[in-house]
Amino acid sequence: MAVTVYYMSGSPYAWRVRLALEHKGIPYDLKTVSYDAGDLNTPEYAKLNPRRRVPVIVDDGFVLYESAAIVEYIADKWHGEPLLFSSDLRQRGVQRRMVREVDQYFGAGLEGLVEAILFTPQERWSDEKIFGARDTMKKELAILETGIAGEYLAGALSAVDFTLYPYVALVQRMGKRKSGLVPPDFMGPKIGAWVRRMQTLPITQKTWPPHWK
Ligand SMILES: N[C@@H](CCC(=O)N[C@@H](CS)C(=O)NCC(=O)O)C(=O)O
Repeated sequence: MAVTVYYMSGSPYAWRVRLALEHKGIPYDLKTVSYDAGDLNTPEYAKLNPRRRVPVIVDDGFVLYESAAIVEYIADKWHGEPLLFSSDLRQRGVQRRMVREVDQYFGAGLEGLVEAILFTPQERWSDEKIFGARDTMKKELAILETGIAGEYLAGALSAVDFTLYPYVALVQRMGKRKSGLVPPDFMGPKIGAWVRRMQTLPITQKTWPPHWK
């Protein structure tokens, strides 16, 4: 039985899960939920995720939420190639650390930006909040710039790339609404090249948020 993914178009967390499944070639059914239609507020949805958020997966009756945990579950259950985390113990440790860093530090900036732009009417936008959140993310990208050695963030294409890319894509999208949000020095040359590489991957194109097209 195929895995079911509860998903919302544009959610970077749900996008990460889709990238992981696509990378591994695991078939899945997509259940698109609508925030505006109140799908997250139903008692049925609360049984899947009491936090009422996406993504959630259901795998043969087993329900799991929290995108980072879902990606680890996918990596553990379908443990053959292509991998989501390296088979090398130390490299895997670094990748797990990086997923956590991206979620914790870059993610804090992103959450602030989403609140300041998407959940605030434009007439109440605060440059202090918007650019403060942007600078948090810029600092994180500068750290990643110093560590990137190859084509991807941590060795071969991995869960680390699938964690950060949807976040960056969302920032770039918000940059279309707020001028000056993504200045040329927002990311260094290596991260810039990585973003372009990620954007052109067939799995990225296949999972591109429908309402962004
Ligand atoms: N830490 C969670 C975050 C999930 C999350 O915040 N999802 C957002 C969509 S991007 C959501 O469902 N928001 C609905 C709400 O806050 O009501 C994860 O990684 O899965």
